[in-house]
Amino acid sequence: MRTNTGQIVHLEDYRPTDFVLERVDLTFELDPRETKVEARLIFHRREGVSPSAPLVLDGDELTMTGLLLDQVDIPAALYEATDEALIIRGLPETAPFEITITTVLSPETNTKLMGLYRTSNVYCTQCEAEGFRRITYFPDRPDVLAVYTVNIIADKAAAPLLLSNGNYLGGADMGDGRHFASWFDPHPKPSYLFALVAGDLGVVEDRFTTASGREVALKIYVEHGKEPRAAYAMDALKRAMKWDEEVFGREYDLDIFMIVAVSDFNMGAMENKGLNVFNDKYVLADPETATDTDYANIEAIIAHEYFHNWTGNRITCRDWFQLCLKEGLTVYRDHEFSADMRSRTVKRIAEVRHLKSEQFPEDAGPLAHPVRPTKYREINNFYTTTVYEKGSEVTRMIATILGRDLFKKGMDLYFERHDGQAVTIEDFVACFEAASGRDLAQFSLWYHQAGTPLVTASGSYDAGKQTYTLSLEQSVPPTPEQSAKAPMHIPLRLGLLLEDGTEATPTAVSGADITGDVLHLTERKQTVVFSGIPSRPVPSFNRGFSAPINLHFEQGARDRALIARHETDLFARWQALNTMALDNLVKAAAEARRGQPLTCDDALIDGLLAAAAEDRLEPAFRSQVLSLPSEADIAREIGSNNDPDAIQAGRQAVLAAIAAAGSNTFAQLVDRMSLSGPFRPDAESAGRRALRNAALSYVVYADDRPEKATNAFRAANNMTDLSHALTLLAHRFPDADETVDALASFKKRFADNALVIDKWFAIQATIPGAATLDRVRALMSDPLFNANNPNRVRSLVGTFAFANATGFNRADGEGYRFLAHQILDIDARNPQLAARILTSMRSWRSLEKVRSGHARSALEGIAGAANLSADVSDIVERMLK
Ligand code: 0A1
Ligand code: ZN
Repeated sequence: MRTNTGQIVHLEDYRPTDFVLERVDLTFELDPRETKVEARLIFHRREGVSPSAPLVLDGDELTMTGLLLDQVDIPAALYEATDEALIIRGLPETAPFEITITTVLSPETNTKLMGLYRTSNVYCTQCEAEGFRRITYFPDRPDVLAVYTVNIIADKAAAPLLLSNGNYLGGADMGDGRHFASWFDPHPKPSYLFALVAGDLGVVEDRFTTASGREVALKIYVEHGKEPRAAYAMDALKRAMKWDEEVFGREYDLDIFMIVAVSDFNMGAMENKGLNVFNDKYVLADPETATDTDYANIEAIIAHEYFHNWTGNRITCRDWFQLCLKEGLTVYRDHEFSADMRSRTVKRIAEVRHLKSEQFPEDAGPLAHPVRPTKYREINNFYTTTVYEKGSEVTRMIATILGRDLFKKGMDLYFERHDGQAVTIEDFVACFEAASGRDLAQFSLWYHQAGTPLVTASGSYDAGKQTYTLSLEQSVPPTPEQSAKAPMHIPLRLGLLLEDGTEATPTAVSGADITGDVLHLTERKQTVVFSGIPSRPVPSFNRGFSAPINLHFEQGARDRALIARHETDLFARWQALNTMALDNLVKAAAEARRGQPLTCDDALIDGLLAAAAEDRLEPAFRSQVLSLPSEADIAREIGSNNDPDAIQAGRQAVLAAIAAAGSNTFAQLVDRMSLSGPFRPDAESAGRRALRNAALSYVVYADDRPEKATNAFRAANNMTDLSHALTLLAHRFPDADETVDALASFKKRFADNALVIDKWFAIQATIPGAATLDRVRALMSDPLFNANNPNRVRSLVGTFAFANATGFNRADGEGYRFLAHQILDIDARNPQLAARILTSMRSWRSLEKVRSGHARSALEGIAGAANLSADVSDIVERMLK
């Protein structure tokens, strides 16, 4: 399975390695430009493998300075070292042997941030997916598990701290200004979980006692001076450790658990065994600099990486096609954790919003792929929302189908059966089949068929017979290289509400299996008859978003309002109002496109205002009701021939109608939801801030003058309120003096805080309208812009492309040309970052034809450029196919 050349790798080609790796001994002599790595690898030939088979190791941009077999030089005739592989022949037939490889690396000039690199004078590694091969030649694949000993030697003044996986063995001064430390990780692991960190960092320390009494030292390393900002992360870590014991029965398994926060990182964080490395954005928080969203993200990602210790590390993936085995499951676990820490309903709403705005478009466009793909060209491009979020939804559906107890039994069996192994999705599903006795063969199509299923429903009530008949039809749209799809097993939670708001309890149901409120849709077409229904019911479909599907059902505003008022499932209440809003926004976009007067239904306004003012509902829920579907959501719903300007004009008109009708309600909420006393990041306080800020948005929207937003900006005493007020000012009054002043004072106040300055860039990058492109260009020359820092590039270029529908999709195509230029520039330094930002164009085909023509030219420009990375060329080619 060769992988990094841009050649296609196929699942069906999987076979185990010819040689078994028994042990790994690594010695690093760290230097910014000349780090020496000695890797001693003990192998034996797997039984049955031909005695002439060579050992083939992966490599990437390596300089090798030594190669020994059992401490003796290997003659040149017996090996071949290329850019991507080291092939060694003439190895012992049966006896174990030791290969010693010496390589020389330059961490300082490693701008890809894969392998060993430097960030703010700290040495740091990132090895998932295929970064370890940039450190030494190695069987760099997840099914090769070995025990590692790591020795680190470095200048003591520059790097007083020397960390690696596992438990600390010891260390000493070397008498020449250098020192060393040794680490031993007793748990066999794949190379992608290796980590090394060395430098001068501050630390926050704590302890955790596991259920069985193991004492674990907890350490979070951050830049000196930032220690107080790691307190919340530490608290989240301890809660996550406890929760995993209580809910999944999983205990931690080393004497120490470390987290290191770095400022240059390609992704969110990485679950290296015992030594997680984090983008500092997901560690550092205090009220002055972090928003409530930042706090929630920190809690979720700290938990996610910690949970990987069992789902990912103790049980890992056989090959990278199985990525969802660890990611889908671990996202599901972190979702459940956050739901238990916060409001379950509000958490579910946020998850579904994210799924629909990110994963649904991916699944409907040229980058669609199954949760468990069968081929890839560049594995880095498969850390997608489909693998993560849809993968989590698939796990959630298993839990829904089996019920809590059988799901738990299946998870326990998985841990028991596969601890210490590298396994597949089939192994995972087999545990739930064994635990429940259910056949999950049809269900498994969720792993294999790409595309969001569409369920079309219609209902009819027979008053004479007191029956309600539901006709359901499912289809899965064609996706790249999958034109024909088989029907899926869709667990659809459903309620039938009666006129008075109570729920009907049918005396009999025919045409589908139903357990509790879960209707099992398994055929292409199914007719389900509910008997004993006393009056015409209002169906409430997909409670809790039990299946990640699109649902079409003609439902009038009155029926939706009934659901919004009476559903016992609160998620379904939100869903009813959100669907009503989306219908209105689609209609308004069409009116704007046709130049007609823009309208907004009273039923929507009444529904939103009633929910907003309903004090029995928690504030966070009400804020979610008030937050309308985004422009991207509306575009997705329309599906094709999109005009972002019309979508925006329609949305503004709906906002204005709600703002005008609800001015009293909103003004009151702004007052009543204000908080006194010290800032607290808990869910309830965050919910009040969210509702207050949602109301404030409407208040500002209804007013032509910037005073109210300016006052909010001046009065804010935490980052949630401050950044919200700045966003209102900048988006509503981009050129007002008040906005110019506020942007300047914000920048000055936070100039030395990179994470806050990222917000400053992002707020400006999302100002609606064509003029923002020039602003973005100007911001790229701001002294605070830094093209080498992924967070900064994402905050300006990424945010503009992903989150500014009217600015990026300018009718003249300048936005796309700008992005194409940026992608080529970024690609030369950091292909992974470039490829990811380029996916912002994944829905280009659904634009109207002038824009899609410009988008195509820009993409073709990228595709035709010289020296493209495998990462970018993989994405651009799939997008153009
Ligand atoms: N396994 C990590 C995600 C991750 C993947 C690749 C990386 O390379 C730059 C980094 C992190 C997670 O799920 O959190
Ligand atoms: Zn993960």
